[in-house]
Amino acid sequence: MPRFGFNKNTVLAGKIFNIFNILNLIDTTIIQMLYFLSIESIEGIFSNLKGGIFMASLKEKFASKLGPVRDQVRTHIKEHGDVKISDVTVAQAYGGMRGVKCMVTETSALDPFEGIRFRGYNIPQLREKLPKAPGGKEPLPEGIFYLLLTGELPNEEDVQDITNEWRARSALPDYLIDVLNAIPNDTHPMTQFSTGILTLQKDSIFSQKYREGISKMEYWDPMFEDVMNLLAKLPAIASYIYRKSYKNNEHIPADPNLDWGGNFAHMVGIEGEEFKELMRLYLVLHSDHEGGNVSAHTTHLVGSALSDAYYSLSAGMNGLAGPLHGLANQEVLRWVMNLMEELGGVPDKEQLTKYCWDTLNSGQVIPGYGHAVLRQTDPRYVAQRDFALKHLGEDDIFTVVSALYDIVPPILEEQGKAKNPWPNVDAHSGVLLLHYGVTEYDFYTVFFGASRAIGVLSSLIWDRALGLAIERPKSVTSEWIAEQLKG
Ligand code: CMX
Repeated sequence: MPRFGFNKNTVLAGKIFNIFNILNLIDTTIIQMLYFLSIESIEGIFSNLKGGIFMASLKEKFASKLGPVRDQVRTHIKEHGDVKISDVTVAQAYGGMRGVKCMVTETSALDPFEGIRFRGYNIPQLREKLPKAPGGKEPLPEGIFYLLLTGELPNEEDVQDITNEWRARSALPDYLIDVLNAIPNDTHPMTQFSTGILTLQKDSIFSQKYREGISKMEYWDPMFEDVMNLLAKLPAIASYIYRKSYKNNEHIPADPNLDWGGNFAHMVGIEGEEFKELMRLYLVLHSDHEGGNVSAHTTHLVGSALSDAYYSLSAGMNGLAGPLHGLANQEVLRWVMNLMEELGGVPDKEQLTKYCWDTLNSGQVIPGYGHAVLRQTDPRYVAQRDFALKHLGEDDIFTVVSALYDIVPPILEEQGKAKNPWPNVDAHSGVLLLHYGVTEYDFYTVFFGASRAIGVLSSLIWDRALGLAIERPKSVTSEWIAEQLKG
């Protein structure tokens, strides 16, 4: 029996859920059959079926979107496969493939100056248009998942359905708790998080169905089930790690009345509506950043070998744990706290300037500044700053973070190395988490990871739905490049 998560409700909910899953499977198969028979108004026919025993679901919605995109991709490859969309220079081959257009991600797109758009919507639009918790002002993460997966804005009911579904799938099995308990508490939380995700792999439905010989056309279906099961459990895994590592192994049961993000905040142990609102916003903002960043690309790459969602996400989380990527959020706070300790509180402009130069001159980066693609202040930074201005009031660390916003960009410009001197998402998240009492910086990247899972796992479902190939780019040796340069 599971012993953590929504235990009491889970057994009954699980049984009901399994019945609906079977119905959904029948449902989805019908939709696919209709599509392949070229019957146009699938949704219309489907809504008639729904009036009977069938219940509308996210899976059905996704299935109804599949056909046209599959057709488009087929046409792109078959009729325009030779059209060139990118060139690669020697500098790009050595320089982390910056700017090389060589992969497809449907869920979001990043403009260097405007920032991220999720299925065409920018961050202010998402904050306005996605459904909120009762009385809340920030968007619910369930909504961004719906949007990334289907390309459509959800209504309140769509979001509530996802909350309910994730709640029903959220219990952690005993064997996972045993593995987490066996990991030393001083192991970095990201190592624990990645291990927890990987441990669940034994229950992968995709792996099981693959072994049974499922058709390629249906890969997305068990992948969808794995993704839903995994996303449902992430807040409980993360909170378990937090309470085990920092709060004497005293755990907080899930609150069945709360949404995914609100319940995450509750299980971590920070009460109050403001922190729940922060969590919801945070989990939306960090969810997706197109396909080339390390966590997204790693998840996609590993998945391209038909590794299941557990293998793929665990690998993606290992990439997120690097200090140049997601770990930068803990590095920012550590750096800011060190400077405040060294300089005795809130420093003046001159002291801050000197501290920044000292950091650079000692060969380190200024964490939270710069970006591989962005060439402006990250709109995710702006959204978090907006939240801070609304809610934080007098806060010394926020004062320092704000002062750095004025001081760091001209310094990086003067140094002349960084292509983008502006702050990224990680420059602001720590001060917010710390303000509400999450004082353990090492945990910050786990919040990022739970959020990033929403985006990269939505993409993984699309990867399997579109039959994207195993990745195998060509590498060359420096000797080969030297030969080419000889002409
Ligand atoms: N401080 C000091 N130097 C910086 C810098 C910063 N914040 N940002 C970039 N540079 C340096 C690079 O280290 C590089 O130096 P070398 O030529 O000596 O190698 C040079 O400027 C050029 O780098 P770039 O092309 O502008 O940036 P990259 O695409 O190579 O790297 C990033 C992007 C984010 C890794 C880099 O800006 C950085 O290290 N920033 C600090 C760490 C950070 O905040 N990471 C989080 C990014 C967001 C996320 O993924 O979560």
